[in-house]
Amino acid sequence: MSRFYITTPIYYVNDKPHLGHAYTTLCADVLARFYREKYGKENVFFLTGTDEHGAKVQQSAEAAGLTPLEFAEKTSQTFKDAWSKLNINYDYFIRTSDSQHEKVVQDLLKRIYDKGYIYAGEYEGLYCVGCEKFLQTDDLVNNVCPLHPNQKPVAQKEKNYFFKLSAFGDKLLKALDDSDYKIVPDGRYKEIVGKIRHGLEDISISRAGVSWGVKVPWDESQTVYVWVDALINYYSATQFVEGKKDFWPADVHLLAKDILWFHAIIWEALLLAAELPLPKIIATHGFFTIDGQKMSKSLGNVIDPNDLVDEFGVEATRYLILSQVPFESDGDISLKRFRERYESDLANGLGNTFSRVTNMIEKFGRGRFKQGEGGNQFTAGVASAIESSLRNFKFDVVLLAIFNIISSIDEEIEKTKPWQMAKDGKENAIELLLDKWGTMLLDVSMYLEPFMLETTKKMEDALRADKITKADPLFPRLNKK
Ligand code: ME8
Repeated sequence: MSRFYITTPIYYVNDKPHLGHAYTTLCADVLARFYREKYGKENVFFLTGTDEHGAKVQQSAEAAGLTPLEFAEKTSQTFKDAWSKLNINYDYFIRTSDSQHEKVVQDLLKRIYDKGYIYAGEYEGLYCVGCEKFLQTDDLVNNVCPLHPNQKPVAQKEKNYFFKLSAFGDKLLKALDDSDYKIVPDGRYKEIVGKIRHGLEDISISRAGVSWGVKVPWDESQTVYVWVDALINYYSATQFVEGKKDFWPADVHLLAKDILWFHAIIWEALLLAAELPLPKIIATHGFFTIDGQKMSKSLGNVIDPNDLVDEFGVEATRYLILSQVPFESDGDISLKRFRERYESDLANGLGNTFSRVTNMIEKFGRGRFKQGEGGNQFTAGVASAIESSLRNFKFDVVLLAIFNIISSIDEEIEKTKPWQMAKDGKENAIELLLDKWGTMLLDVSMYLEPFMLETTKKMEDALRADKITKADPLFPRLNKK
């Protein structure tokens, strides 16, 4: 039986969601919808959630005058609300403060400890609270973390437990060689292989000075390092969410390149140490940037996805977010560009073409067309390309291929001028064209379904109606909204 288990990172609750988080979660939603259609709803598991422990959340809670749990609950809800507003249909929302998760973290860590891969030591070095990460000297740019240039790294010296990451270099290289797990795109794979070859050092996996987190099971004076706690969510959900035990290992962990190191090296090494199977694909996308700078909570240059939904509606927002930037690259985004793309691709492109075709079917086709006889006979060449691009996380390419179908209809309308043909009495020729365009638009609605659920439903209903009439605009012009 085919199954599909996809995860997003669990997001920090130190602030509300922005477009970067929305992008990863939407990518997962599209894939989950696509695989539900293929494998059946019960065979797909889409997990997202929030990362609630650690120094960063503890500090934000203090600043807000709340307990960490109160604070986490509040912000976690803003993620759930945003995902619901974006019509994102996850199967489970995990929170690391959930006691069921905490228990799995402790069990797994104890297992690794019992196998001799964890030892007590002393850590001395710099820590970036923004990344929740110990920094190596070569991580620093001008003495600060490049991802958090406005936060000074903190000097730390404390007793910690260490994980023998250094013992896993060869095993990780072999696992990659044997395709036990894959890192995509290829550039990221090469980067990780380079890092492993360069040599891995043991890492601290507990903190003495952070109280907000999971206690180390054999030494309650220590708290599990927030990243170890967080990574285990992917496995823990399968252990306590009903009916999901068989879903481990995950098929895809989706994330951006900022946290690839944790997902492609530390997580795999922990799993190898615990003798658990490895996730199959680590799929890494680039950053949304604003004026060339990574969009990030700590830099304060964020776009709130809720604002986009208010301006463009949910369907258009999903399209705009997913079509702007190739998955693997960084991409600068701006509201101005979103507005332009809304007008050109949605109001004019899809919306206008759909109105024109339904209008002509009403006028010249006596309200009917043959309704997709032969299935995707006009778009067959694109169908397999769309599927393969989707499996390879090329969301922008998929959308482009679908929107090319729409432009080709539009071009053909301009070329053939059915209104002129009607005057010339060429009814049969017009009907052939209308059948073709109607069928192509039904295909478009099928291909677009994981991206735009409501629009495609409207398109299907309109095209499958007993008597087709000119459709209302799918995407009203912005100044008329
Ligand atoms: O790192 N462009 O949480 P986080 C694209 N809690 N995607 C972006 C982005 C941007 N500018 N900014 C954020 C954490 N993202 C940890 C994860 S998982 C076990 C623990 C997205 O709130 C992208 O998916 O900082 C990135 O990897 C993630 O949000 C980081 O979210």
